[in-house]
Amino acid sequence: MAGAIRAPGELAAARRRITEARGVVILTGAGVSAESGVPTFRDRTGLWARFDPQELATPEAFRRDPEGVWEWYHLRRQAVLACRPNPGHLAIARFLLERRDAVLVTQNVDGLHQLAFETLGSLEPPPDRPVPPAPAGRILELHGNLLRSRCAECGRTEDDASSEPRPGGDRRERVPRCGRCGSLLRPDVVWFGEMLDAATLDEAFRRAAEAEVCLVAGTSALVHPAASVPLATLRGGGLVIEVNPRETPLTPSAGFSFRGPSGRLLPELLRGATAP
Ligand code: BV8
Ligand code: ZN
Repeated sequence: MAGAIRAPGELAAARRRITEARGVVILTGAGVSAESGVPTFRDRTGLWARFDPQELATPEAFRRDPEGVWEWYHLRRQAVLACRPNPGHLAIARFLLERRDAVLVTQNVDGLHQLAFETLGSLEPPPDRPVPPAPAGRILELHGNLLRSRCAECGRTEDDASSEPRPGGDRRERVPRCGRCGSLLRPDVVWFGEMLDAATLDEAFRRAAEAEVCLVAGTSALVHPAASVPLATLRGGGLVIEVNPRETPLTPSAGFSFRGPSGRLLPELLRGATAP
Protein backbone atom coordinates (compact mmCIF):
# COMPACT_ATOMS: atom_id res chain seq x y z
CA MET A 1 0.00 0.00 0.00
CA ALA A 2 1.52 3.31 -0.98
CA GLY A 3 2.77 5.31 1.94
CA ALA A 4 2.46 2.82 4.83
CA ILE A 5 5.40 2.29 7.16
CA ARG A 6 7.84 0.05 5.27
CA ALA A 7 10.52 -0.18 7.94
CA PRO A 8 11.26 1.20 11.43
CA GLY A 9 13.73 3.62 9.79
CA GLU A 10 10.80 5.31 8.06
CA LEU A 11 10.07 7.53 11.07
CA ALA A 12 13.68 8.77 11.07
CA ALA A 13 13.51 9.36 7.32
CA ALA A 14 10.25 11.29 7.64
CA ARG A 15 11.66 13.32 10.55
CA ARG A 16 14.68 14.19 8.41
CA ARG A 17 12.42 15.40 5.59
CA ILE A 18 10.55 17.62 8.09
CA THR A 19 13.82 18.96 9.52
CA GLU A 20 15.26 19.77 6.09
CA ALA A 21 12.03 21.16 4.63
CA ARG A 22 11.69 24.84 3.82
CA GLY A 23 8.11 25.51 4.90
CA VAL A 24 5.98 22.99 6.82
CA VAL A 25 2.18 22.93 7.07
CA ILE A 26 0.54 20.72 9.68
CA LEU A 27 -3.13 19.88 8.98
CA THR A 28 -5.06 18.36 11.88
CA GLY A 29 -8.48 16.83 12.34
CA ALA A 30 -10.53 15.49 15.22
CA GLY A 31 -8.29 12.41 15.61
CA VAL A 32 -5.56 14.59 17.14
CA SER A 33 -7.94 15.39 20.04
CA ALA A 34 -9.24 11.81 20.41
CA GLU A 35 -6.61 10.97 23.07
CA SER A 36 -7.74 14.03 25.03
CA GLY A 37 -11.22 12.54 25.24
CA VAL A 38 -12.86 14.72 22.56
CA PRO A 39 -15.12 12.54 20.37
CA THR A 40 -14.29 12.41 16.65
CA PHE A 41 -17.01 12.68 14.02
CA ARG A 42 -16.85 9.64 11.74
CA ASP A 43 -15.29 6.94 13.89
CA ARG A 44 -17.59 4.15 15.05
CA THR A 45 -18.18 6.02 18.33
CA GLY A 46 -18.01 9.47 16.72
CA LEU A 47 -20.51 12.31 16.93
CA TRP A 48 -22.13 11.57 13.58
CA ALA A 49 -22.74 7.97 14.71
CA ARG A 50 -24.99 9.37 17.47
CA PHE A 51 -26.28 12.65 16.08
CA ASP A 52 -27.48 13.73 12.64
CA PRO A 53 -25.27 16.54 11.27
CA GLN A 54 -28.17 17.74 9.12
CA GLU A 55 -30.18 18.25 12.30
CA LEU A 56 -27.44 20.03 14.23
CA ALA A 57 -24.57 21.36 12.09
CA THR A 58 -26.29 23.33 9.32
CA PRO A 59 -27.68 26.90 9.14
CA GLU A 60 -31.10 25.40 8.33
CA ALA A 61 -31.00 23.40 11.57
CA PHE A 62 -30.24 26.59 13.53
CA ARG A 63 -33.06 28.49 11.83
CA ARG A 64 -35.43 25.60 12.51
CA ASP A 65 -34.43 24.86 16.10
CA PRO A 66 -31.90 27.30 17.64
CA GLU A 67 -32.64 25.96 21.13
CA GLY A 68 -31.93 22.36 20.13
CA VAL A 69 -28.73 23.31 18.31
CA TRP A 70 -27.56 25.33 21.33
CA GLU A 71 -28.32 22.46 23.71
CA TRP A 72 -26.06 20.20 21.62
CA TYR A 73 -23.25 22.74 21.30
CA HIS A 74 -23.50 23.60 24.99
CA LEU A 75 -23.04 19.88 25.83
CA ARG A 76 -20.01 19.74 23.49
CA ARG A 77 -18.57 22.91 25.05
CA GLN A 78 -18.86 21.49 28.56
CA ALA A 79 -17.21 18.25 27.40
CA VAL A 80 -14.35 20.06 25.65
CA LEU A 81 -13.74 22.42 28.60
CA ALA A 82 -12.93 19.35 30.72
CA CYS A 83 -10.31 18.15 28.20
CA ARG A 84 -6.62 18.91 28.19
CA PRO A 85 -4.02 18.92 25.40
CA ASN A 86 -2.36 15.53 24.80
CA PRO A 87 1.29 14.86 23.80
CA GLY A 88 0.33 15.29 20.14
CA HIS A 89 -0.95 18.85 20.74
CA LEU A 90 2.13 19.66 22.82
CA ALA A 91 4.51 18.30 20.17
CA ILE A 92 2.86 20.51 17.53
CA ALA A 93 3.01 23.58 19.81
CA ARG A 94 6.72 23.03 20.55
CA PHE A 95 7.41 22.53 16.83
CA LEU A 96 5.61 25.76 15.90
CA LEU A 97 7.58 27.66 18.54
CA GLU A 98 10.88 26.27 17.19
CA ARG A 99 10.08 26.55 13.47
CA ARG A 100 9.06 30.03 12.32
CA ASP A 101 8.48 28.57 8.82
CA ALA A 102 5.74 26.26 10.08
CA VAL A 103 2.00 26.89 10.36
CA LEU A 104 -0.85 24.82 11.78
CA VAL A 105 -4.08 24.50 9.78
CA THR A 106 -6.72 22.85 11.91
CA GLN A 107 -10.25 21.64 11.26
CA ASN A 108 -10.68 21.26 15.01
CA VAL A 109 -12.96 23.60 16.91
CA ASP A 110 -12.00 22.49 20.45
CA GLY A 111 -9.28 25.10 21.14
CA LEU A 112 -6.86 22.43 22.41
CA HIS A 113 -4.08 23.51 20.03
CA GLN A 114 -4.22 27.02 21.46
CA LEU A 115 -4.37 25.66 24.99
CA ALA A 116 -1.24 23.59 24.33
CA PHE A 117 0.74 26.85 24.05
CA GLU A 118 -0.62 27.87 27.44
CA THR A 119 0.20 24.45 28.89
CA LEU A 120 3.77 24.59 27.57
CA GLY A 121 4.28 27.66 29.67
CA SER A 122 2.71 26.26 32.81
CA LEU A 123 1.83 22.94 34.38
CA GLU A 124 -1.87 23.57 34.33
CA PRO A 125 -3.82 25.86 32.00
CA PRO A 126 -5.92 28.58 33.63
CA PRO A 127 -9.13 27.13 35.16
CA ASP A 128 -11.49 29.70 33.65
CA ARG A 129 -10.70 28.68 30.11
CA PRO A 130 -11.50 31.51 27.68
CA VAL A 131 -10.09 30.96 24.21
CA PRO A 132 -6.38 31.73 24.71
CA PRO A 133 -4.82 33.89 22.00
CA ALA A 134 -2.97 31.69 19.52
CA PRO A 135 0.43 32.96 18.44
CA ALA A 136 -0.53 35.46 15.75
CA GLY A 137 -1.04 33.78 12.38
CA ARG A 138 0.42 30.44 13.43
CA ILE A 139 -2.88 28.58 13.89
CA LEU A 140 -5.44 28.80 11.09
CA GLU A 141 -8.85 27.55 12.34
CA LEU A 142 -10.67 26.53 9.17
CA HIS A 143 -13.92 25.55 10.91
CA GLY A 144 -14.04 28.15 13.68
CA ASN A 145 -14.01 27.60 17.43
CA LEU A 146 -16.61 25.93 19.65
CA LEU A 147 -15.73 28.20 22.60
CA ARG A 148 -16.56 31.37 20.68
CA SER A 149 -20.06 32.66 19.84
CA ARG A 150 -20.98 34.88 16.90
CA CYS A 151 -24.01 37.12 16.36
CA ALA A 152 -26.12 35.68 13.53
CA GLU A 153 -27.00 39.25 12.46
CA CYS A 154 -24.17 41.71 13.14
CA GLY A 155 -21.31 39.20 13.26
CA ARG A 156 -19.98 40.35 16.64
CA THR A 157 -18.03 37.52 18.33
CA GLU A 158 -17.82 36.72 22.01
CA ASP A 159 -14.80 34.71 23.16
CA ASP A 160 -16.73 33.48 26.12
CA ALA A 161 -17.38 29.81 26.61
CA SER A 162 -19.92 30.58 29.29
CA SER A 163 -22.34 32.25 26.86
CA GLU A 164 -24.47 29.23 27.55
CA PRO A 165 -28.24 29.02 27.20
CA ARG A 166 -29.74 31.21 29.94
CA PRO A 167 -31.24 29.10 32.74
CA GLY A 168 -35.00 29.11 33.30
CA GLY A 169 -37.59 30.69 31.02
CA ASP A 170 -38.99 28.81 28.06
CA ARG A 171 -36.62 27.11 25.61
CA ARG A 172 -36.49 30.15 23.28
CA GLU A 173 -35.47 32.35 26.19
CA ARG A 174 -32.46 30.16 26.80
CA VAL A 175 -30.73 31.01 23.48
CA PRO A 176 -27.91 33.54 24.17
CA ARG A 177 -28.35 36.94 22.54
CA CYS A 178 -25.92 39.51 21.13
CA GLY A 179 -24.85 42.19 23.61
CA ARG A 180 -24.86 44.77 20.79
CA CYS A 181 -27.99 44.17 18.70
CA GLY A 182 -29.97 41.60 20.68
CA SER A 183 -30.09 39.04 17.85
CA LEU A 184 -29.50 35.34 18.43
CA LEU A 185 -25.91 34.27 19.06
CA ARG A 186 -24.71 31.09 17.33
CA PRO A 187 -21.65 28.90 17.89
CA ASP A 188 -18.77 30.43 15.89
CA VAL A 189 -18.19 27.26 13.84
CA VAL A 190 -18.55 26.57 10.10
CA TRP A 191 -21.59 24.44 9.38
CA PHE A 192 -22.16 22.22 6.35
CA GLY A 193 -23.08 24.29 3.33
CA GLU A 194 -21.42 27.40 4.80
CA MET A 195 -18.41 29.09 3.24
CA LEU A 196 -15.21 29.05 5.26
CA ASP A 197 -13.57 32.38 6.12
CA ALA A 198 -12.00 33.33 2.78
CA ALA A 199 -8.86 34.98 4.19
CA THR A 200 -8.13 31.99 6.46
CA LEU A 201 -8.69 29.50 3.65
CA ASP A 202 -6.59 31.49 1.17
CA GLU A 203 -3.73 31.66 3.68
CA ALA A 204 -3.96 27.91 4.31
CA PHE A 205 -3.73 27.11 0.60
CA ARG A 206 -0.96 29.68 0.05
CA ARG A 207 1.18 28.23 2.83
CA ALA A 208 0.48 24.66 1.65
CA ALA A 209 1.48 25.50 -1.92
CA GLU A 210 4.77 26.97 -0.67
CA ALA A 211 5.51 24.19 1.83
CA GLU A 212 7.92 21.37 1.10
CA VAL A 213 6.12 19.13 3.63
CA CYS A 214 2.47 18.85 4.66
CA LEU A 215 2.06 16.71 7.78
CA VAL A 216 -1.57 15.49 8.00
CA ALA A 217 -2.71 14.05 11.33
CA GLY A 218 -6.02 12.76 12.61
CA THR A 219 -8.34 13.53 9.73
CA SER A 220 -10.55 11.30 7.59
CA ALA A 221 -9.78 13.72 4.72
CA LEU A 222 -13.45 13.66 3.66
CA VAL A 223 -14.54 17.24 4.35
CA HIS A 224 -13.75 19.83 1.71
CA PRO A 225 -12.23 22.30 1.12
CA ALA A 226 -10.02 21.40 4.16
CA ALA A 227 -9.15 17.98 2.73
CA SER A 228 -7.76 19.65 -0.41
CA VAL A 229 -5.08 21.62 1.50
CA PRO A 230 -2.45 18.82 1.30
CA LEU A 231 -3.08 18.53 -2.45
CA ALA A 232 -1.68 22.07 -2.82
CA THR A 233 1.62 20.86 -1.34
CA LEU A 234 1.64 17.89 -3.72
CA ARG A 235 0.94 20.14 -6.71
CA GLY A 236 3.91 22.25 -5.63
CA GLY A 237 6.15 19.17 -5.67
CA GLY A 238 6.11 18.76 -1.89
CA LEU A 239 5.72 15.70 0.32
CA VAL A 240 2.64 14.60 2.31
CA ILE A 241 3.23 12.69 5.55
CA GLU A 242 0.12 11.14 7.14
CA VAL A 243 -0.50 10.02 10.74
CA ASN A 244 -3.70 8.02 11.22
CA PRO A 245 -4.58 4.59 12.63
CA ARG A 246 -6.56 4.00 9.43
CA GLU A 247 -6.17 4.60 5.70
CA THR A 248 -7.83 7.67 4.23
CA PRO A 249 -8.41 8.96 0.67
CA LEU A 250 -5.11 10.81 1.13
CA THR A 251 -3.05 7.67 1.90
CA PRO A 252 -2.24 6.80 -1.73
CA SER A 253 -0.76 10.28 -2.25
CA ALA A 254 1.27 10.25 0.97
CA GLY A 255 5.01 9.63 0.77
CA PHE A 256 4.79 8.28 4.33
CA SER A 257 1.63 7.09 6.09
CA PHE A 258 2.16 6.05 9.70
CA ARG A 259 -0.51 3.79 11.24
CA GLY A 260 -0.92 4.78 14.85
CA PRO A 261 -2.18 7.37 17.35
CA SER A 262 -1.00 10.95 16.90
CA GLY A 263 -0.35 11.25 20.66
CA ARG A 264 2.50 8.74 20.20
CA LEU A 265 3.63 9.42 16.61
CA LEU A 266 3.68 13.22 16.51
CA PRO A 267 6.21 13.56 19.39
CA GLU A 268 8.42 10.98 17.60
CA LEU A 269 8.12 12.74 14.23
CA LEU A 270 8.56 16.30 15.47
CA ARG A 271 11.12 15.84 18.26
CA GLY A 272 14.23 17.80 17.34
CA ALA A 273 12.93 18.53 13.83
CA THR A 274 14.04 22.12 14.27
CA ALA A 275 15.48 24.14 11.44
CA PRO A 276 18.49 22.46 9.79
C1 BV8 B 1 -18.27 24.44 1.92
C2 BV8 B 1 -19.10 21.78 12.10
C3 BV8 B 1 -18.88 25.75 0.06
C4 BV8 B 1 -18.31 22.27 13.21
C5 BV8 B 1 -18.24 20.45 10.34
C6 BV8 B 1 -19.84 16.34 -2.01
C7 BV8 B 1 -18.51 16.05 -2.22
C8 BV8 B 1 -17.51 16.82 -1.64
C9 BV8 B 1 -17.84 17.91 -0.84
C10 BV8 B 1 -19.17 18.19 -0.64
C11 BV8 B 1 -20.17 17.42 -1.22
N1 BV8 B 1 -21.35 17.95 -0.82
C12 BV8 B 1 -21.13 19.02 -0.02
C13 BV8 B 1 -19.81 19.19 0.09
C14 BV8 B 1 -19.11 20.22 0.84
C15 BV8 B 1 -19.06 19.82 2.33
C16 BV8 B 1 -18.35 18.50 2.50
O1 BV8 B 1 -17.14 18.41 2.37
N2 BV8 B 1 -19.11 17.43 2.79
C17 BV8 B 1 -18.49 16.13 2.93
C18 BV8 B 1 -18.84 15.54 4.29
C19 BV8 B 1 -19.01 15.26 1.79
N3 BV8 B 1 -18.29 20.88 2.94
C20 BV8 B 1 -18.92 21.96 3.41
O2 BV8 B 1 -20.12 22.11 3.44
C21 BV8 B 1 -17.98 23.07 3.87
N4 BV8 B 1 -18.38 24.29 3.25
O3 BV8 B 1 -17.84 23.59 1.19
O4 BV8 B 1 -18.76 25.66 1.46
C22 BV8 B 1 -20.19 25.08 -0.27
C23 BV8 B 1 -21.35 25.77 0.02
C24 BV8 B 1 -22.58 25.17 -0.33
C25 BV8 B 1 -22.63 23.88 -0.91
C26 BV8 B 1 -21.43 23.19 -1.17
C27 BV8 B 1 -20.21 23.79 -0.84
C28 BV8 B 1 -18.06 23.21 5.37
C29 BV8 B 1 -17.35 22.05 6.03
C30 BV8 B 1 -17.33 22.24 7.54
C31 BV8 B 1 -18.40 21.42 8.12
N5 BV8 B 1 -18.36 21.49 9.57
N6 BV8 B 1 -18.52 20.53 11.61
C32 BV8 B 1 -18.63 21.40 14.39
O5 BV8 B 1 -19.79 21.40 14.83
O6 BV8 B 1 -17.69 20.75 14.85
S1 BV8 B 1 -17.74 18.94 9.74
C33 BV8 B 1 -16.66 18.11 10.75
O7 BV8 B 1 -15.78 17.41 9.83
C34 BV8 B 1 -15.72 18.93 11.62
O8 BV8 B 1 -15.68 20.30 11.30
C35 BV8 B 1 -14.37 18.30 11.34
O9 BV8 B 1 -13.41 19.23 11.58
C36 BV8 B 1 -14.49 17.94 9.91
C37 BV8 B 1 -13.49 16.91 9.43
O10 BV8 B 1 -13.63 15.74 10.23
P1 BV8 B 1 -12.27 15.13 10.86
O11 BV8 B 1 -11.64 16.19 11.68
O12 BV8 B 1 -11.44 14.52 9.79
O13 BV8 B 1 -12.83 14.04 11.86
P2 BV8 B 1 -13.35 12.57 11.48
O14 BV8 B 1 -14.10 12.06 12.66
O15 BV8 B 1 -14.01 12.60 10.14
O16 BV8 B 1 -12.01 11.70 11.30
C38 BV8 B 1 -11.20 11.47 12.42
C39 BV8 B 1 -9.94 10.77 11.91
O17 BV8 B 1 -9.03 10.62 13.00
C40 BV8 B 1 -10.21 9.38 11.37
O18 BV8 B 1 -9.53 9.22 10.13
C41 BV8 B 1 -9.60 8.44 12.43
O19 BV8 B 1 -9.04 7.29 11.82
C42 BV8 B 1 -8.52 9.31 12.99
N7 BV8 B 1 -8.14 9.02 14.38
C43 BV8 B 1 -8.89 8.50 15.38
N8 BV8 B 1 -8.15 8.45 16.52
C44 BV8 B 1 -6.92 8.94 16.22
C45 BV8 B 1 -6.90 9.31 14.86
N9 BV8 B 1 -5.82 9.85 14.25
C46 BV8 B 1 -4.72 10.00 15.00
N10 BV8 B 1 -4.64 9.67 16.32
C47 BV8 B 1 -5.72 9.14 16.95
N11 BV8 B 1 -5.63 8.80 18.25
ZN1 ZN C 1 -25.44 41.46 16.97
